[in-house]
Amino acid sequence: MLTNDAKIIKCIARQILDSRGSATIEVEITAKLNGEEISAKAAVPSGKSTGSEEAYEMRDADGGVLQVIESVEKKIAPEILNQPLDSEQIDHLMLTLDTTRNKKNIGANAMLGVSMAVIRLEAKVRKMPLWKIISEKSRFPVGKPKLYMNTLNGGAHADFCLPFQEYILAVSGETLAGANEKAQAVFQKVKNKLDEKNISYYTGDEGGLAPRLETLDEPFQILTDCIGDDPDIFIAIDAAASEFYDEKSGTYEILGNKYDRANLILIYDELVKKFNLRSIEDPFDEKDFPGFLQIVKFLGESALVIGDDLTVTNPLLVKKYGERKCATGIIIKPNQIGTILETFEAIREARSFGWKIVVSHRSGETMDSFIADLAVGVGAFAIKAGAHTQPERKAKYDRLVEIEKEMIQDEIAEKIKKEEADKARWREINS
Ligand code: 2PG
Ligand code: MG
Repeated sequence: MLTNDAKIIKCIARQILDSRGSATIEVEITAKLNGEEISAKAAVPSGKSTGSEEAYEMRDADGGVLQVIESVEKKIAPEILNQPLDSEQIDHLMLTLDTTRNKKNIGANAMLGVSMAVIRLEAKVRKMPLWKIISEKSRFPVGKPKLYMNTLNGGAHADFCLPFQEYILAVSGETLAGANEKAQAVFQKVKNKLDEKNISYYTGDEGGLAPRLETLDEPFQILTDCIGDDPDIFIAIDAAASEFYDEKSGTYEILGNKYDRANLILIYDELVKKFNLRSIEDPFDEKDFPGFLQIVKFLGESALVIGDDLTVTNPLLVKKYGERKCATGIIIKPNQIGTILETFEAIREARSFGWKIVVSHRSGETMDSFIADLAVGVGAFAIKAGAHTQPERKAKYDRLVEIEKEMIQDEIAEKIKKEEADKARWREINS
């Protein structure tokens, strides 16, 4: 069935609340095919520790989303109605509507809601799973990502009870379902450990445990004790260093101590040597690219250096920092750039430098599990989706397990299709 036969007939946006209780939008697109109407929805997440070069998140002065709803319905909808249901074409079209550097006129959140809903609807109309159409459109082979499960929360997501924003269990396994189970089991161990030690905690923005610990090593030690000697788990962090950087003095403040760039590198290096820390996101402020460059050289193969605020899913910035060897991996967040098409471009650019791809949620999330399909569809190295304790994060892990089943079904279906085609060819040859 050709999607080009389907035409977009409706595009609406409405307000929903994200996991922090802040307003965001959900977009619903409807298409008509052979007289039948089919719809799909998508919801847009929102960050808190954002990079300054992220595309513009349109908001009313009071934090509301009336303006962005209007942008979807009055600026985007009239242009895409009656257009063929083709996600690449729609993304290209939206990009011609706003040629500002950061999508100030239309709003990246307005664009992304439409972009996600259109590709999801296209998959639905073509009766294929979302991850599969993502793989087809991006031209990346599918793959099962490692789970980056945020377990201990600090930084801006948890009132700075811990210096770094995220202490993550990076779990792999033969199956996503198995990795998921393992991640949850170790998370539970960490919780029990804090209880045993009588350390109180609350829940951070992304569902992780947020205790107040006094030393830099303690969170790492707790994770290490709970991981044991499991070879399928390592530790990752998102330092989100822009949040503890003092621009005036050019120093980074951790637990009351100030470090310059060189000393901060030594701190990270010590943690890498002491613990099984293998992945460090945003180790320096987003403008401190010499810091990124130096730590990549210093750590070599011993740990990944992942850009997030530095690169903000922007193909141009990826190119700029890729050429300078400022990272070895990248966080991919579609709402940092605004369309799925550009998200693919950022991934392609990052891969040209050999970078690892980590598809990520935002701290303000919705129940939309799009990123699970994105991570599998582009064959990402990992998916960062918070802790399963919160429904909006659990939705991503549950979807991964569902995708795994769909992949098996799909493989069987493809095999049958191939066998039938082979048989038909034989019949033709022998007739
Ligand atoms: C990050 C993200 C997600 P936020 O810094 O990587 O974990 O946080 O969405 O607040 O930018
Ligand atoms: Mg980050």
